[in-house]
Amino acid sequence: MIPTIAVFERSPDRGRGQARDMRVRWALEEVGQPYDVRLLSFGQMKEPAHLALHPFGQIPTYEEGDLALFESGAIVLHVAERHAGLLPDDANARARAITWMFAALSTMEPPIVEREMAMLLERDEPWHEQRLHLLDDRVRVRLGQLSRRLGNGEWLEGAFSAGDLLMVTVLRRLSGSDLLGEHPNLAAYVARGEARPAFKRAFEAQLAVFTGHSTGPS
Ligand SMILES: N[C@@H](CCC(=O)N[C@@H](CS)C(=O)NCC(=O)O)C(=O)O
Repeated sequence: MIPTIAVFERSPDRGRGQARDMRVRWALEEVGQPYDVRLLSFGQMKEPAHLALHPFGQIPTYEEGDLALFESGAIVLHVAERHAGLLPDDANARARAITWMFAALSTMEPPIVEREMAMLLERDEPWHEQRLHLLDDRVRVRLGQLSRRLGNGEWLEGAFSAGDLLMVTVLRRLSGSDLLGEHPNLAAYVARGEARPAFKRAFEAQLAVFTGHSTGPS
């Protein structure tokens, strides 16, 4: 059964692959699962039909037969559990990879998104610069810790996993800042993720929606 994911009709990031459908597309590409997309305007995201799928009126959603999911992390986990390639077979290694999925979304992403929101929404406030230093430092703490853990490793726990997939998409949100560059091993880690053929296919597909060169299905 071909799943359908709901994505922005016109992503505010102009196709830079920062919207959270990117991580779902990437996961589906990694496991070789074709998918369809439903394009939504901001208005449609807040209408009852979409709210029935996503209580918060956001993207992405994932529909597969009578299963409807929201939350990009839950969707990636669902894909990873039903297909080979994104989670190790060994039970302990699998649990560690899932731990990294949570770490990406609940430890790394919040300070990064808070900084991003401050850059977007608070630029004109008199206290913006002061607050930005604070937010930068919070992100720096997490990047330093992650960098130390990754060390010279290629991926976070042995082979590439859904944990790396989510972590790379979270770290990519810093691409407009110098913060990632302070840790060459993290910058190289992100570049390794972006070099994966599945990442490239996913990136091109979401970019094509923005540039208008897509008919939808991958
Ligand atoms: N925790 C959610 C966050 C979803 C989210 O913030 N989606 C954004 C796009 S990346 C969105 O739909 N923004 C529009 C809105 O909130 O109205 C997830 O990971 O799926």
